[in-house]
Amino acid sequence: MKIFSLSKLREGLQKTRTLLSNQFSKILLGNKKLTDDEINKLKETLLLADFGSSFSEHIIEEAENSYTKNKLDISIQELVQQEIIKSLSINSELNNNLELPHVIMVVGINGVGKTTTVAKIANIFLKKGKKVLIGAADTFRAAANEQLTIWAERVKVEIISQKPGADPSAVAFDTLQSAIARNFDVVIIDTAGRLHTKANLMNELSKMKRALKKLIPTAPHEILFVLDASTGQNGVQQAKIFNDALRLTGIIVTKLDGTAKGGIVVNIVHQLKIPISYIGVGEQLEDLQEFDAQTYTNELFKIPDEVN
Ligand SMILES: Nc1nc2c(ncn2[C@@H]2O[C@H](COP(=O)(O)OP(=O)(O)O)[C@@H](O)[C@H]2O)c(=O)[nH]1
Ligand SMILES: [Mg+2]
Repeated sequence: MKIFSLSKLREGLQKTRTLLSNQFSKILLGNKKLTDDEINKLKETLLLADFGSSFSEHIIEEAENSYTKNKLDISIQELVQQEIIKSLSINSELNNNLELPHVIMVVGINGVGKTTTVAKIANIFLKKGKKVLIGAADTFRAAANEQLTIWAERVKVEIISQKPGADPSAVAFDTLQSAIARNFDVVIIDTAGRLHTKANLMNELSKMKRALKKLIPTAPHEILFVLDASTGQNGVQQAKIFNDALRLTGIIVTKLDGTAKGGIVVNIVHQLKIPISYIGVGEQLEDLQEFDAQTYTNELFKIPDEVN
């Protein structure tokens, strides 16, 4: 059972949906071969909403194929929806082992929403009745500990932290050790988003991964990359760097509520072939949602009861 609120999702995707429905209503009438004008308009729309050039090219190809083959039974919007679902339907490589605790590392650059997301994921697991421990392994900024501690109190989840400047891998190790000793179900580790250089950050995160493996060889079971929806192609590049260094198992797209570029969700999966685990549609606790491809796709387009 996935945890999400349909109304929050609908609200969060409002800007993207408005963009798409305005654009789609201008073109794409009827099931016929597209004119060059319509193809350009379609491409422009998909790029505006940040679906990315690779997915957009793919759509144009599919559209041309369908219409030259006289498969006139669906509209362009339906075709786009179909292809979005197809693109998003990839399986996570994470081995869903039954080993406990289940260990999750949350990574990404500064300001994307890692720390708040850690608390929100903890909340989702708590709602499912799990015993959750979080680790404050962003030891580079003094404020990071405080911020996570405040969230932990709000969510009512236990937290392991050390002094600012402590070795982040040691914090992660301590958190997992404590979780094992006290039979926790889930461990979620917050990490730093910035060091002196990118290479330093990747080394530090790789070291943390190895530290966790000393206690549980299959850990971390998930490495989730947090992406701010408004960062576009730049964010996709960041994800590639993190993936090369760490092998990401999933992506969390935050701040979808603030942008009309909700297509980034499809863009990143299309390019990286890494599944979306959660999406953020606001700053409240319940605004982090477990990702459901079908529901997301439905909500991207104008829903029938919204028409006039
Ligand atoms: N509007 C909106 N804001 C978000 C979302 N997720 C996180 N934020 C905000 O982004 C800011 C940075 O978050 P933080 O967790 O400190 O980022 P970190 O530097 O990656 O740890 C905070 O003000 C969060 O409330 C979201 O889905 N929507
Ligand atoms: Mg943080």
